[in-house]
Amino acid sequence: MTDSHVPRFALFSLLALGCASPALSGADTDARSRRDFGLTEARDLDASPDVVSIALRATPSALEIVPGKTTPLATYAGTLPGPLIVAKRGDRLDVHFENGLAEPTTIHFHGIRLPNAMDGVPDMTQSAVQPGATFDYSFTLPDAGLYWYHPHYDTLAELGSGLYGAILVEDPEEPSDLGDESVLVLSDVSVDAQGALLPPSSDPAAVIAGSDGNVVLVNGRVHPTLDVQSGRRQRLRIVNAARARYFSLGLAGRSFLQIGSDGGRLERPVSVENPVLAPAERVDLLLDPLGDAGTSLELVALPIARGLSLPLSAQVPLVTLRVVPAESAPSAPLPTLSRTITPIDTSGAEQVTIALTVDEGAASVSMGINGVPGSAAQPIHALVGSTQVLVVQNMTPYAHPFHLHGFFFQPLDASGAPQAPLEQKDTINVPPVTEIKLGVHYDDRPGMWMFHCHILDHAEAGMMGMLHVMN
Ligand SMILES: [Cu+2]
Repeated sequence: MTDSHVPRFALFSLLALGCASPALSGADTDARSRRDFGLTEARDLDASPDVVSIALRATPSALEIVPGKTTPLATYAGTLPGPLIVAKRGDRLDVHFENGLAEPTTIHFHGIRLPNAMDGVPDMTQSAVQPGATFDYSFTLPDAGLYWYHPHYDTLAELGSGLYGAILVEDPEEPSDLGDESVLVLSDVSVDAQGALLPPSSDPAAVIAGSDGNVVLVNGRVHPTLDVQSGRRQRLRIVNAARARYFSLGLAGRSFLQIGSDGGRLERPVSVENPVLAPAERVDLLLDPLGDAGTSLELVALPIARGLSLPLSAQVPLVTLRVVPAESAPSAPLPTLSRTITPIDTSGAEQVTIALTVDEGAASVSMGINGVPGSAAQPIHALVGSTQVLVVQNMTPYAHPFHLHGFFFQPLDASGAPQAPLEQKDTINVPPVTEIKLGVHYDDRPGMWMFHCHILDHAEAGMMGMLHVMN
């Protein structure tokens, strides 16, 4: 496709040049003031302002997770998480991908409304990228927001070995001083005391509980410290890249102002004390200035239960927010934030029931959609240009994060109207034995799209299905 004619040596020489440019520092004071906070920003190899072109290689990596020990991982570009891809709404993103692993893989760009052929689902939208092979992904970025990328091949194991990264699509028309901005990629990893990676368990109870890693990571690090300037508002843009872990955020009883979720900003901000991120969800949070220099606050993951019969998770410290003396002017008062989101019109829309089901045995567990595991699923059908109401019924006593590829949906209330404030979601938690309704409009991107539980153990156990959008 586009740019595939660029010789590889040209990419490498550009990469080398890119290394000479200054990195973002912790004290940068430009209008956006985004700190790297442990993330490496992907180098844009294309000089044109509306194209972001990156070279990305999946590679075996050995990193220190347990102090003094080495953990064999697989990563994008050798970093955990993979490079932060930064672009702006409307840009074209080219990802020249090379598989340096010993096993096939693909890249799925979670949440981005891209053409079906770029969705990264093996044997459905593309052939898996074999060891040593390459694949060029190329698509435009129609929506601002925080997205992420990960394999869609042997996903539980490959993502669990370290293959995930964030994509920040900036909104050029956004007010400039919303806050000093940090992207937080929350994840976890399962390792033993020697640092060896522990494989996922197929024991039924473990599959149901999901693979919660025993080491929680923020931007690949354990309990890092983020310096925040006194008098400055903070903006935390957070993605949950864990396989199964839910994060219920707490900050010493303070409230966050949530201004965005999966598909960019909300219609209007809402105050929330404990935002919850199910796997693959994103939030965009503002924090008022935290206090005087010399003080600090702990951002923690609060105990949360994922099912009626599952125990509470333990509280985990995530980030120490350490207040340091101001180097920049105090934040100006927050402007009134609003975004025009057209409420989805579901009058006359076809209702499609998607029941999330489980078949528990003593020795094995099978999950499915409407009682059918993903391996035997028949697709749901929809027409380009049509609107459906997906009635997602959780028939199990465990929560499931429901993810639809390729399209945003709007959660509906009991009357069928979109919930206020309006938002664009691609992943939503479905509590135990609960039914939710989602309105989704199929714009002009035909093809076979997946939907599945984003607890990856559950997806692997069969909780996935297909949606065929046809002309
Ligand atoms: Cu699930």
